[in-house]
Amino acid sequence: MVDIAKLARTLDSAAHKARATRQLSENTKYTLDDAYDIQAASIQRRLDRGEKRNGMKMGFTSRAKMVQMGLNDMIWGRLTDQMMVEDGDTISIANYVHPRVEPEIAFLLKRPLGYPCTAAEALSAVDGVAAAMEIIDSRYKNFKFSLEDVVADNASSSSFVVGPWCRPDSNLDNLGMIMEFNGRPVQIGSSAAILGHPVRSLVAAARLTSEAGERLEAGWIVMAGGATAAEALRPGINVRNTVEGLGSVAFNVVE
Ligand code: OOG
Ligand code: MG
Repeated sequence: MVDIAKLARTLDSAAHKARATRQLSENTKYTLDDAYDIQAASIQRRLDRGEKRNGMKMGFTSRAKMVQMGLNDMIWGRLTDQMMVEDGDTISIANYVHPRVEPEIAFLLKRPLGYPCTAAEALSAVDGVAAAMEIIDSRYKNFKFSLEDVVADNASSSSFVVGPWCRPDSNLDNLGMIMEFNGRPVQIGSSAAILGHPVRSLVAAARLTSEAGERLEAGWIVMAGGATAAEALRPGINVRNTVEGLGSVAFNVVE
């Protein structure tokens, strides 16, 4: 029997203390279903401390991300209000283990979105779309993990930052995306890298939450997944993601 609660405690505490831990799979044999149970239990510990669930993140929705991490299956994780960084704010690297950033697109839902749904139905539940970035921070040493490990670790999610919301009917097709460190481009990509079109990631999010017995709720944010490989953060940088037609989003990193 896999001790879900104990493994959830290990990962929650590693995240809370920003201290790396060994991959769970080194000592425990567990399934992908177990991994999602561990994730749910570890996020429940955050909710028990007063955090509020406010969305969901998709992972490995682009080739670039799958290639970088050597995994080929789409994954998802849970977002809370505590993970949200305001556009333009400053984060301290001391609160993370070994953070990386990736350029994304975010959706804001105005009503619940169940599954099955078509792309058009999914878009009709959207209140706004925005340029966004995710700060991922694997709780595992050396940012190394199996599929089960990363799922249990809430898909490496740590923080996310969303730019100004744009109209829900904004074009999302093949938009150029540029992520810059101190004004210097470090990753360049396209919204088409996200499953061909980011709305496919929203539909997948609806499907995966529904398979987990949950539902995407009104007011939630859905992060569509990194369009490019992630870049390691370091103190002293201003990080900006600009998405063609959607504007930009930024944050600063200090010691
Ligand atoms: C897993 C999280 C993947 C994305 O956008 O593809 C992810 C990782 O790379 O550590 O967030
Ligand atoms: Mg991501």
